[in-house]
Amino acid sequence: MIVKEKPKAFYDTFERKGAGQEVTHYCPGCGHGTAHKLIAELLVELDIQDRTIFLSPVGCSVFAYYYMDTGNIQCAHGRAPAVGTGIRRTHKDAILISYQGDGDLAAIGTAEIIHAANRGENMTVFFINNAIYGMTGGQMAPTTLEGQKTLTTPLGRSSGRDGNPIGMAEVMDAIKAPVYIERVSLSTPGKVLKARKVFKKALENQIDKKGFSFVEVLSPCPINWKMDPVEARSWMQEHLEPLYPVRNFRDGSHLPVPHDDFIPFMKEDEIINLLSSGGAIPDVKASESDLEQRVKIAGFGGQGVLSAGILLANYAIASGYEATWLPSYGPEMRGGKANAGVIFSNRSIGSPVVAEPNVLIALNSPSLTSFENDVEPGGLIMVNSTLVREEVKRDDVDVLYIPASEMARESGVLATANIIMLTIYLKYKGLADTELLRKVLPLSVKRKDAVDLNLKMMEKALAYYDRELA
Ligand SMILES: Cc1ncc(C[n+]2csc(CCOP(=O)(O)OP(=O)(O)O)c2C)c(N)n1
Ligand code: SF4
Repeated sequence: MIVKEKPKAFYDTFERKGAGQEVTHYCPGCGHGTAHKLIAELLVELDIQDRTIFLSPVGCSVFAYYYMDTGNIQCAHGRAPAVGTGIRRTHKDAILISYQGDGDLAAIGTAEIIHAANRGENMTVFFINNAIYGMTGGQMAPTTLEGQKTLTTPLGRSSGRDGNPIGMAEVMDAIKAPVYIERVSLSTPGKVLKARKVFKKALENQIDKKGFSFVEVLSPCPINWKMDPVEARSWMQEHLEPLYPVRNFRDGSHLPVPHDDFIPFMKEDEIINLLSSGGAIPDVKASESDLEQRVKIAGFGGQGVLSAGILLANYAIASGYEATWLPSYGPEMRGGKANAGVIFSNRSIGSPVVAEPNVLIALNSPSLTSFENDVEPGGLIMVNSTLVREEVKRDDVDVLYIPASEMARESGVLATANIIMLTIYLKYKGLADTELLRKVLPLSVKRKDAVDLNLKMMEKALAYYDRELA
């Protein structure tokens, strides 16, 4: 007995304007609805609905989030594989579905799909190739056929003028890492059933952590092809399928899992080794109370802005916090503007962007001017008073003026002003575990003589704090 029902992975009603909350917004005969249904059925059959994150692209299928009762993220045009890559770094068991049209994947998102494939990201990509930009009214896509009339090629695509149609499954096949590549078509009921099997395998590969699976789906867009749904299916068989043969390109699903996990980042590993070899894994103060430090360290290139950020992030990790480090610098090797945003917290960090710091360490004058107003009320501004002549105008923040460059100059290396500011900041906030700082410092400062010098400056900063600020 064949039971016809809406797959449970679909919402009961679909949010949209006006009536028709139980039907999709797709045009009659559109392939997106068919592809959605196959995927939704498989999410239930494979019991993965609860851990699926659907990456909606830009294009007609953007509204997948109105239909799929899964996790949903709407990605910038073409960026779904990059978003999936980011999610994979923190959600090892999520099932990631990157569902993209030909404009999205083969035009604006070419770089993202190539590199995600090249890394063998454990995700499943459904590439809906309808040979046209559907949502925007039928412009030429990279997959548009030679001679095919579109809004932007009214006399037909000409390879001499517009380039040749791209076979994305063939492009994927030139890359070593993907485990599974197949092209299917939705032109006939038989081919839809075959597509279902392929979809299933592409999802099973991900469940088994086999890596990157790519399914190209030839799909009708009757309205922009200026055909009725029946004509559109005939056209697919007569024109689309001969150019884009429906076949398997690669099936490595029987091969062993290439890599089950991520190799930890070097620094983190080094820190853990260092701390455990000394038998000194620190008490994690982190869990005692909520803490989130959003630190902006800013100055000019050569002041050690970025390395101060790395040191702080490493120190935070070694203290048991979650930490991120996000550098920003100009094109100049030396002398341009530079800043590093470091966030550390005992909670998960959603984004590494430090837009509203609660600590600003301004090593030069332009940094104070640029970021003073961004600091959260009640936050802390630390000013390198040797180089910054201005006073902080805000009266709703704590301010520390430290002659850091002057202190550094006495040691003979101006660039050590960064460690002075950092040490005083940690001390001021009650976050300085000097023993731990001494251990972590060599990981962030590679040259032996620089390590000794920085350690000396750290001691000098601690003495300054006790003398002037305690
Ligand atoms: C950055 C950006 N550039 C361009 C657009 C306009 N735009 C919206 S959908 C689309 C093309 C979608 O075509 P396709 O990926 O083939 O999906 P379909 O609609 O055919 O399913 C474009 C260019 C946009 N929304 N954002
Ligand atoms: S424009 Fe084309 S791709 Fe978009 S919903 Fe209509 S038929 Fe489908």
